[in-house]
Amino acid sequence: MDSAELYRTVRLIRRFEERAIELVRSGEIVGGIHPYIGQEAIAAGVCGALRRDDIITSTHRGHGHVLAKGADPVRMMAELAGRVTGLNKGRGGSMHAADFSLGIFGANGIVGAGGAIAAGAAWARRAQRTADAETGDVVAVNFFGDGAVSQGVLLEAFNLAGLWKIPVIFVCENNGYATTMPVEAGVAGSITGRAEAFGIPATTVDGQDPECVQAVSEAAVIRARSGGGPSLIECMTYRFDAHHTFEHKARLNYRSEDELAAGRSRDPLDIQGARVPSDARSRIDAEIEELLAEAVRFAVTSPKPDPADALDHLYATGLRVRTGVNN
Ligand SMILES: Cc1ncc(C[n+]2csc(CCOP(=O)(O)OP(=O)(O)O)c2C)c(N)n1
Repeated sequence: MDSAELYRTVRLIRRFEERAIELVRSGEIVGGIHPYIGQEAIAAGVCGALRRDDIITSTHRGHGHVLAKGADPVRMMAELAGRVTGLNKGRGGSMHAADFSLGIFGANGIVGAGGAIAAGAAWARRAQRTADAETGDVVAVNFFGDGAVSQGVLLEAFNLAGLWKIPVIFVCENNGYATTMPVEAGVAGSITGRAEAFGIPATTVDGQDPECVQAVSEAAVIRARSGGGPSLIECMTYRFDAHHTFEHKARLNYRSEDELAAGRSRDPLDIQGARVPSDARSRIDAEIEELLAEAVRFAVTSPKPDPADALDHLYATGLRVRTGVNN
């Protein structure tokens, strides 16, 4: 992606989330969201290095990844609002939005779970190579936070990815906290050291700069596509907003005002914006405002699911529980 496209992605994610927070406050999005504000350079830079058919798995803080991989912001907003017109008919919501047609194998509410899914998906695509040369060099990216790095499932994924040279890229977004727990209090050793223990090369990068993230990601993608195996990228970043919007009401006071100001001083929007001429920037900003106005309008005017359909799409066979059985 060029500088303007990267700026567009960062700006789209930022404004999407600001509009989504408004919908949480007005009650249109029920239950709240985990804002990605401040971390947009990572989704933009990593996805900027990917092809449409490459795969991503995401986290509970997943809007940025899903949008950067190309999901329709209008249907995504409807998904957050739980409407039938949403990406997943309103059944996934903020933490389980997915679009398989774009290789988006889902945001995920289970911390660390995306690693095994990404490794398995990349392994499966490679196994299909003989059958379909077109998709044989697909790579998968797994985004996760510093809170996931001691989850057993992620370490198991590292092991098999290293052993079988699976074309998967592990992207750790180290924003310094797992909810309110500082990384120093929860992580023994280092994050890069975990990958290195499994023979996976690891790099630490400035996660506030979309172009830095994209450059490192491109190298990891080339390596994975050409059979070189997995890599880990640790992106140093800062979450500007709350862990979850509930924190807007319940002030938890785990970060000082000084720390917040220092963290927010390196804003990916400013860093990337400074690389784009101001007239182009204004044009992009205006386009995004228009798109998001449509997204909000579409979300709030779309119908909510009918409770009578609650069991639809649960079983591949279309199996429905019959009235009178097991109740
Ligand atoms: C397996 C599992 N354990 C605990 C939780 C509860 N939980 C939700 S988010 C979170 C913190 C995750 O921190 P991190 O991975 O650093 O991501 P961040 O929230 O900073 O983006 C926890 C513990 C969960 N969702 N899944």
